[in-house]
Amino acid sequence: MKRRLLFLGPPGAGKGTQAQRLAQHHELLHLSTGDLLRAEVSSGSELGRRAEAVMARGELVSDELVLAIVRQRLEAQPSGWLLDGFPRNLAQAEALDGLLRELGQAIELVVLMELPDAVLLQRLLQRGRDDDDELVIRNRLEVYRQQTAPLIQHYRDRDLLRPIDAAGSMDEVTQRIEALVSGAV
Ligand code: B4P
Repeated sequence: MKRRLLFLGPPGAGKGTQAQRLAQHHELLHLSTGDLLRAEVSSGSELGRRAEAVMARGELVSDELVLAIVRQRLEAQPSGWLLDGFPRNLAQAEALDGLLRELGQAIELVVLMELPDAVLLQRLLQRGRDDDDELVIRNRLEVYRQQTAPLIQHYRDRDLLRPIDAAGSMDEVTQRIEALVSGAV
């Protein structure tokens, strides 16, 4: 069973949904940079105030800020972890590689969740979070294509990438991921 995992995929692919299930089932630390940033925004902290406007536009929050959040949690040396929504660009991926080297840890598997844009848009519009407005979603998809999608090659080169079809029911997607993580496929 792989215990150091990363979930990659466009907004609305279900990274958060599946990460929560898997982390609970296997007692992994679920590290969602989106959730952590939203918690900062709700708390009204200085960090949250800086992140709020950026998130409302669907842009990426600064690497420095996101890295500080991740470093703090990984330094606590959890026995297993699942990174959800981080890294989101090459600079973050390289910073993560450096941080993990420093901590003597390594990513064991990168799950790439694939889904067509039309389905992503439909799922997010249905959810209706503050940043799930159609124009903002289209911008988030563009940001994904330009800044996050290059990570696919980064992890393919390291032979860590495993794509899955993120369409179907939540249970079907969970089964596909469980099979990968347990090494059954
Ligand atoms: P995130 O919180 O990461 O959100 P997301 O990518 O939009 O959604 P996710 O893929 O997790 O989808 P979910 O499971 O919720 O990012 C939000 C913002 O935070 C970013 O735009 C950015 O500004 C900022 N941010 C976060 N990380 C950052 C970083 N590292 N650097 C800089 N900025 C960062 O699923 C979506 C919906 O689909 C849900 O309603 C769910 O119920 C539904 N769904 C899931 N699976 C389904 C299924 N199988 N069938 C039907 N519906 C399903």
